[in-house]
Amino acid sequence: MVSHIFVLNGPNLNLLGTREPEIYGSQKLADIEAALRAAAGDCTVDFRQTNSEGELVNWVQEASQTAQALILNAAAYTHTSIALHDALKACNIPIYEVHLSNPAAREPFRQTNFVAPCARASIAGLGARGYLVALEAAFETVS
Ligand code: CA2
Repeated sequence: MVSHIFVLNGPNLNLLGTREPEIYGSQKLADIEAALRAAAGDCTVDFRQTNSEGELVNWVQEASQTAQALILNAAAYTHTSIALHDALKACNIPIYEVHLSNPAAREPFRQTNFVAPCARASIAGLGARGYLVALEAAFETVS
């Protein structure tokens, strides 16, 4: 049973809702957090954002020790971070990768993905709803 979940957000996602709404939507990260908490019911949600690669790696390791599922929008580190890939490989809980936009339909530099090979599922292009879809999937998972 999933009773504690980590939701980790990577660099620049603290700026959500301030620029590029045509790509990322108009909701702020705090709005996404509130919607997730409302949908999570009795499941506790540890929701965090960082601009630091090392901090994200540390949090993945922490999630693996303390949570039953990880929802991760690694933002640009998705496309660059072997350190994050290695941390996710060592992570013992199911990982649900989320992107607001659909990187597969964007620039060539977004076509490299170091997260997807470690994820149980990847949800992209659904905007903020992607986080809720990931939560629903985490709840349905018998792991
Ligand atoms: O679509 C996503 O969720 C991304 O993870 C967002 C990242 C991008 O690098 C990935 O390729 C796809 C960018 C997050 C930055 O978000 C901003 C939002 C508003 C203003 C500035 C940045």
